[in-house]
Amino acid sequence: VAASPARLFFALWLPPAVAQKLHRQAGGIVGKSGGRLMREESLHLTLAFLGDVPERRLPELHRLAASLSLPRVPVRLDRLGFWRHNHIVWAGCGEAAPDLSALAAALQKALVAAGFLDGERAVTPHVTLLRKAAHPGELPALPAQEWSAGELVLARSWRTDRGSTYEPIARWPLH
Ligand code: 2AM
Repeated sequence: VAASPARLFFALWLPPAVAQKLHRQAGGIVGKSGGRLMREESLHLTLAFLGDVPERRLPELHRLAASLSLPRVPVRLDRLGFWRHNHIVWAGCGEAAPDLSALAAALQKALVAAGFLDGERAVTPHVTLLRKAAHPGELPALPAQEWSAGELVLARSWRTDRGSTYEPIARWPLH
């Protein structure tokens, strides 16, 4: 429906080889934790969550993203974790990731200035692997996954009977 809002977020998508490794790791955990395994091709790291955006503002959002000149960013995922408050199993960074935080902050600042976000929110960089998981017990070590993220992705979240699915709808290069 043309007038309906879209649930949107900006993220870094995982390179296919990294997504495959993490998806396999998650597959080894789900037997203990239960929960819902995220699809391999949907694995991402969120930088800014917009929530519902009216369709009529999409062209403006695309222009804004295209006008930003944001730097490529090194990403290193080297640990698995579980959060009790939202029942997710995730892959994240053992060390602070200043470049990643700076990228999220720069993006959020521009989104706030344009009225797409109410305020900036600190990002705890992570990739959700399992939702609605129970405590998995001790998690295996994650061999470090490193890459240089070269693309900013705008994605849409669709609610379905089997949870949300995520669809990249636009991409812009990081420089
Ligand atoms: P999560 O994986 O930690 O749940 C699509 O829903 C993406 O946006 C997911 O990566 C999700 O993070 C994130 N997200 C959903 N709601 C959010 C919120 N209120 N604040 C920040 N990120 C959110």
